[in-house]
Amino acid sequence: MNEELSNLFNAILEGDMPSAQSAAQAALDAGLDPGLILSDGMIAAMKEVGRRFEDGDYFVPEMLISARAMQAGLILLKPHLQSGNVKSAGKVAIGTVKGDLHDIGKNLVALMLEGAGFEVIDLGTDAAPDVFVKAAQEGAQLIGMSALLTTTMNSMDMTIQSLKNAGLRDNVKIIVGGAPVTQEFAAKIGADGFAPDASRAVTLAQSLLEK
Ligand code: B1M
Repeated sequence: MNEELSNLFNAILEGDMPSAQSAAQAALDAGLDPGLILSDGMIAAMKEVGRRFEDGDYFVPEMLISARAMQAGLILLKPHLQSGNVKSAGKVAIGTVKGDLHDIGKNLVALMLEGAGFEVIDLGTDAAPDVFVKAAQEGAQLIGMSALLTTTMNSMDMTIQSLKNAGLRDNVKIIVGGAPVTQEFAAKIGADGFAPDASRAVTLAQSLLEK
């Protein structure tokens, strides 16, 4: 890994927000591809944070300060990840499902969708099924749900049931994602698609709304 990326990776791992910002800026100034900065400098660091948490070397406070450092770096990257100058591709409501507070992945998907020209309504974290139902009632064409915990994946199922109960299931396309979510799970709960990362979420949203 080159020096700029390695500095960014370490700053996020240490939860050092100012250093994460300056390292992200240095990586941009060095002309590195923003997608590479994101994947190899930032997402890779968060994976390592997760590994350390699993091993008992990191605890919740460390995860939290690393997440804050990543988000601070991401603000600098944001304009470079969005292409701008694109026509509206559709209205998307995206949230992290009930019981789940992880929002970095969801924010990244939202950011990339915005960059691809979608109008994005951010439903935040811990979003209950009725919050998604309300968004569908208000005209969202695509519902995006994110879950990072195996225990909250079931909230995706509950949300789809709520959309069905409200008679709205056929009005919207539904995509799901997040570390524990799989294509098989998406099919099982009746979602229209699964994406393993933010850029593939954009491609999926585009293909679903084109149909
Ligand atoms: Co939490 N946490 N956490 N955590 N945390 C995980 C998820 C965990 C895997 C860590 C571990 O054990 N290795 C583990 C879950 C285990 C499990 O369920 N099997 C875990 C746990 C246990 C917990 C708590 C229960 C800890 C506790 O309190 N004892 C607790 C739960 C709180 C709650 O939600 N109710 C908790 C809390 C937290 C913090 C608040 C401290 C913090 C979150 C801060 C924040 O988000 N603002 C946190 C963090 C940072 C993590 C890890 C380390 C990093 C997550 C992350 O941001 N990754 C995580 C370990 C890991 O994931 N390896 C972990 C980077 C992000 C870019 O990736 O979110 O996967 P990701 O998003 C990707 C794709 O998944 C995809 O695209 C994104 C970009 O490529 N994607 C979508 C995501 N959503 C999508 C939606 C789509 C499409 C694609 O369509 C709509």
